[in-house]
Amino acid sequence: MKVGLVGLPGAGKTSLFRALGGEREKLPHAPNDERPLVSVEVPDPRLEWLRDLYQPKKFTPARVEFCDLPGLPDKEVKGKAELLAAIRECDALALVLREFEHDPYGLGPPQVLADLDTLRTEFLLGDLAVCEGRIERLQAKKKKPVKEQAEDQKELALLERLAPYFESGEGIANLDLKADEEKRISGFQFLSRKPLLMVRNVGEDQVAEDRSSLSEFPELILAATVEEELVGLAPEEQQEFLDAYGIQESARDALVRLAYRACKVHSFFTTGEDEVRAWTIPMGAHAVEAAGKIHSDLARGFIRAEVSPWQSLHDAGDLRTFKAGGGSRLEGKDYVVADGDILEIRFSV
Ligand SMILES: Nc1nc2c(ncn2[C@@H]2O[C@H](COP(=O)(O)OP(=O)(O)OP(=O)(O)O)[C@@H](O)[C@H]2O)c(=O)[nH]1
Ligand SMILES: [Mg+2]
Repeated sequence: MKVGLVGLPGAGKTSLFRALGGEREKLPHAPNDERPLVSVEVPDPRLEWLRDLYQPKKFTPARVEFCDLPGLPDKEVKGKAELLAAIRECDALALVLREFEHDPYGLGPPQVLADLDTLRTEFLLGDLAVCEGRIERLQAKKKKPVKEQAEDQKELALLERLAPYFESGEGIANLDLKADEEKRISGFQFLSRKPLLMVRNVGEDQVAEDRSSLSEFPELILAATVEEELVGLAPEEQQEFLDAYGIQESARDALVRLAYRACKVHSFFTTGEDEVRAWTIPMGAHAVEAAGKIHSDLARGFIRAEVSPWQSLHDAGDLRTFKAGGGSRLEGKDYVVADGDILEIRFSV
């Protein structure tokens, strides 16, 4: 799962990126596969408990990647198309909004709602351009086999239905699409359909202040520069530092949790003496999809999933007591995996 740090120039994206542990400095218009990335562990005390239980050779928490992107300009400049393309490659967007007064870029006083509006307008304009470009190309293509024409017509009708949402400023985030329609548009990676989370970058002295929320999206209030200092400290100094600023949880942990929420995903676990591991899947995903995460063979040859809810194992305290109390249960392909399920897939290929 990849989350893009997106915002207007000077909003604090790179500071936040460094606070997440990111290091690599890259040219602003580097190719997409060379953009700075940092992979952050998903903190999960349940997984740590399983590690202590199994003492495995390998311990593998789930991870979320964050990508530092250059500031999105609100006018046409060189490299903007590439930047929008890079944003499209992300699974979710963390909109970094400048709310601190300190003004090294000469941007004037913070105007967070206007900035949010600017970003969302840029997304809509980008989506509209993609949508209209494709509509034009589909209309121009005439001489094709009948079967392909029928598919093109369906795509055209769908895009023509979407275009007004981009034009009106509403976007397509809340639009109900059927599964086949969703599939048809997935390749376009429309920005106004991406899960969003808000990162409100406030001044060092403002992190503990209450603020009313800006939008319907999950929000995090932090001071990127404070968080940057935090990662530089020894682990034993970190808690004291957080307390001094009145910060409940480091941005690193809080952002990962928020990204999970925005993307509507959760974790299941696999356990054993070799490895204790967490895996990320969409909420509502079935056992066979979870199996496919582990290995495609497990999905192909899926027979049953042995399911042990983490809570039940934890309540039992150890494996023997858990087994004595009934242990795991067997579920089929269509079982909807719950957060914290420990799975063992029975399969045959
Ligand atoms: N006081 C204060 N300054 C900050 C904070 N976050 C960032 N800054 C300052 O704002 C300036 C820009 O920060 P960056 O992190 O480089 O911003 P950016 O969003 O990566 O900027 P671009 O990549 O140019 O779009 C730097 O001088 C930072 O030190 C903050 O939380 N508080
Ligand atoms: Mg930057």
